[in-house]
Parts: sequence; structure tokens; C-alpha cells
Amino acid sequence: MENSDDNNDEDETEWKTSFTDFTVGPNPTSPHRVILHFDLDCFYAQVEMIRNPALRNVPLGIQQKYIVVTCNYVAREQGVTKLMSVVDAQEKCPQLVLVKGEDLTHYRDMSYKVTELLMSYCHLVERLGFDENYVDVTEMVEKRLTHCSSFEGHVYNRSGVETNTGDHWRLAVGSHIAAELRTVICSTLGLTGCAGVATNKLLAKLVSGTFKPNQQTTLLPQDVDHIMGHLGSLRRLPGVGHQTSKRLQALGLVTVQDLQLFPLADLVKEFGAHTGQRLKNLSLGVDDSPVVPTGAPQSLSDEDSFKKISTTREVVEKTQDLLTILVERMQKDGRQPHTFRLTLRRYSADNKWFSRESRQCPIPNHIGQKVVSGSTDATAHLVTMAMKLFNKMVDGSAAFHLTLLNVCFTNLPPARGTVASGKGAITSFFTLGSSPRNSPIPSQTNVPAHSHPISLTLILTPHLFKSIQTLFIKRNSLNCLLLFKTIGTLGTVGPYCLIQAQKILRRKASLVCTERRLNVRILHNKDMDNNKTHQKLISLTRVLN
Ligand code: DCP
Ligand code: MG
Ligand code: MG
Repeated sequence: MENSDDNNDEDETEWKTSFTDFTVGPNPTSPHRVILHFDLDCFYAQVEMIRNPALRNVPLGIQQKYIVVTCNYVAREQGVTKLMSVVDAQEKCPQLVLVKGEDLTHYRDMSYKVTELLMSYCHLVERLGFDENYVDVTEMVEKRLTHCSSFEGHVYNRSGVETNTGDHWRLAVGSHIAAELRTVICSTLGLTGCAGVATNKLLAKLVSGTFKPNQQTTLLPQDVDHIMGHLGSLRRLPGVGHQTSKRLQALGLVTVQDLQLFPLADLVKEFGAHTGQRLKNLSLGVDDSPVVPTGAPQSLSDEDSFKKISTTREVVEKTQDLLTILVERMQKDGRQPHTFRLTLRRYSADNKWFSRESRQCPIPNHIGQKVVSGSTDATAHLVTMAMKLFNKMVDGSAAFHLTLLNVCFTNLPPARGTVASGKGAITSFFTLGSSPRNSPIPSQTNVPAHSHPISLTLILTPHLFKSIQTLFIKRNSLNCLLLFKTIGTLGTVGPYCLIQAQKILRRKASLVCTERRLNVRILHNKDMDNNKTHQKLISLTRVLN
């Protein structure tokens, strides 16, 4: 649905890497890359089924306004589809159970957990929307000593007996890694999903949904022409949105094949050299873009769409509602925002979706501090700022018709919990971003000052990583205290060990170890008050931070 889609886009497209030390992936033009694409099954519906298992075996739709944004596979068998109107869905399936899905908190939380889990296996993970991740496993593949003789899951356009891996052993190993990661996601978080395995991001995404749900597909290089030739509409190409496809249509291009055959020179004339070439490449299945590890978001926003707002009072009310929630999220994030942006969309019969206008202004330091400290009057100050921006765009004394409002904090400093480079740390965001609101993580509200969550980040040298990696393998059990003792002496802890530890600690701590960093965040836990462990952790954090 428009509302949630916009929400996703807004935050997610701004998830860019802001640090350099993680970006050195394999050469993106190498034909030997192995890229995985993961897409969770009926994502919002799965989250609701985890929250309420009674919904598992009934046809379930997730409703936003008057649209069923997604539905579980039981409902799909009965003819309900994604983005169907509620009326049509109920007509198709009168037993359909509808759950409201306008509050994205649970979906966002679960989404970060998936990315975080993948990151604990491989540092090259890039988020795409709420339920998709790319993982560049080229190096992991090279490190595995065994050349697989068969593929895990399906191989696109090849059926029946085992496909001989031949020259494609890397993709075969990739398919095994994809299967393992899907298993980990399922056993740790209870979520199923599909995966695509290919030599670039575009192809991995295109192939991943070939068999649904809960399956995976590998694309061999010799089948690239087949998959590209069978896509049909240009809109199937990731990166070709509404506007671009309209411009392509004006050139007489409707299908991917049309674009393949269209002269590059004419594309360049219309779109410029860079975009022209990019479009041509996309149509041919060529994509050199690297998997860019996801950093902390550079902005946080919230928005709502509606049929009509046409009075200043309504604008104030809506802005206030949005800001109340956004300020809460910003406070949990812990960073002080320095810029505030207001975006609106006026009603326009001919260009319904894309006519957004924005204005932004700096946030005075004392107001920024109120946001972070959770001061109750932060929202009031921000509403005043928002209305000043609003008046720059709209003449409130004349008639107006708005269909969307978006509030956004940008210009955020690097994520908290980082050391050394001071650039954004991935994991501190994820754990900080986990909202206690309705989340299984113990609530952080009403936490006494002395027992706030603790987080720390350690930069691991390759040598240190290697030595802890060898040591951890020997261990198969450990407890909380031992874990932190070992972190303290930096001797005997590694990624798998950490995952085990996380299981033992359940929801009390979040741990992520990559080859470069170890992030630990200990959430508040009742048992920790007056507990020696807690005191030890605090002193340890002081030493290590
Ligand atoms: N979503 C939304 N509005 C849209 C598209 C998606 O709110 N216009 C939300 C609901 C979905 C989630 O994003 O659960 C992920 O989108 P997908 O397209 O991946 O759909 P699902 O994961 O629900 O189903 P599938 O099993 O087909 O991937
Ligand atoms: Mg999905
Ligand atoms: Mg998806």
C-alpha cells in the first residue's frame, strides 16, 4: 500500500553506507561473484502469525486502510492476492481474517533482526526494503574448501536430475550457503523465505521468487538470456520505476525485450550516458553494482497518506501525531538530529503519486537535545517548526488539498556505540532500533537510570579475529558471565559462540561479530538490577569503550 511503501522507501533508500572499512567487497565487475538475495515469505503476515500462532492455519490478510497489503499462503490458495482491496479479498475469501498492519513497529523490528542475523555470518549485507537482503558471499565461497558437486534447491530452467556443477562450483557452494542461512533464519527467528543465487544483484533478485514460498533458485550464466527474455514488462526490472517506465514508453518501449533491442545511442540521448548505459545493462542482466553494507540510517521519517486534508488545524493534528511517534523512535535511536524536513503531497488528478514537495530547516541544539532526552515538549517545538515550513509551501488562507504528510529527521551523527573511526556502526543501530513498544524485548521504558542498556563495540584486528575464531570452536557451551569475561580478556569468543550465547541470553542481549567488529548490546533485564553481573558489565564497558 502506498502508505507503507512510501514509509519503507523513505527510510530504506537512505540506508547507505557511511563508513569505508566495510565496503571493500569483491570486485563488482568480476564474473565470479556469488550474490544471494533473500526475500521473506508474506512478511507482515508471518510476523503476525508469530505474534499469534492461532492465525497460522487460517486465511490471513494484513490490512492497511482499505487494502490487503499482503496475505498468508493459506489465503493465497483461496485467491487472495497482495494489494487487493479489502472488499475484493473478502469476496474471494469470506473467511479471511484481517489484522491491521498500519503500525510498522513489529515489522521493522523483525526486519532488522533478519539483517543483523545475516550480518553475523557475512559482513557484506545490504538491506532492500523491509523483507529483502543481498549478501555477497564470494569470499565465503572461496574460503570453503569443498567444491560442491550438486546444487541446493532449484536451478533455474533446469529440472530433474542433479545439475552437474561443472564450471559453476562457486554458484553451487553459494546455493549451499543460501540454504544454510535460510535454515538459520528459520530456526532463530521462525521466519521462512526465498533465496536467489546468481552472479550479480539484479539476477539474484530476479531469480529468487521463481519458486515460492520457502524455496530457493540458482541462476546459471547460460540461462541469463532466458530469464531476461521472459520477464515481460519493463516494470519487472528493479530500478525501473513509474517515471522511468513512462519515459521509456514514450520511446515506444514496453517490454524488457524492446529495451534490449533499442539502440544504446538513442537511450543515451534521452537519459544521458550513465542512465542510458545502466538501463541497457539492466535489460541484458548485467549489473556491476556492489553489495553495499548497510549502515545506520541517515534519516528517520514517518508519514501518512489520506484522501484529503484541507485545513491548517488538520495539518497541525496530523503533524503532531506523526511527530509523537517519530520523536519516540528518534529517542530510542539515541542520536541527536540536526535537520528537520517536512514533505507534503498536493492532490493532483494527473500525477497522483509523485508530486511531493519538501522544505527543511536546522533544529536548534536545545530542541535536538529535548528530542534525545525524551522531553515531553519536544514535539510541541517541532510542530511549530513544521508549521513554519508548511507556510513556506502552502498558503493556508487559500484553498488547498493535501494527500500526504511526511516528517523526517536528517543530518544524524554516526550511530552510538562506535569507537575508532567514529563512522556509523551497523549493529548498534539495529539493537538500538529495536523498539520496546509491543516487542518481545524487555521494555526499556520505566528502566531505572542505573540499569539502562549497555552497548559496546570492539574493533577486531584480523589476528584477533582469527585467534578467537579458533578458540571458540572448541567450546560448545558458555554462559553469560563467561561470555563477558572472555570479551574482557579478548581471548575466547567468536561469531558462532556469540550466536550460541545469544540463544542462551535469549532476549537480554544482542551480539554481532563480523570479521572487523564485535558489537554487544545488553538490554535491560529485571534480574540484572542489584546483580553483580550487571555491575561487572558496566565496569567492563567502561574499560572497553
Ligand atoms: N508491502 C506494503 N506495501 C506494498 C508492498 C509491500 O506494505 N506496496 C509490505 C507487506 C509485505 C512486505 O512489504 O509483507 C514485503 O513485500 P513483498 O512484496 O516481499 O511481499 P510479501 O513478503 O508479503 O510476500 P511474498 O511471499 O510474495 O514475498
Ligand atoms: Mg517477501
Ligand atoms: Mg520483498
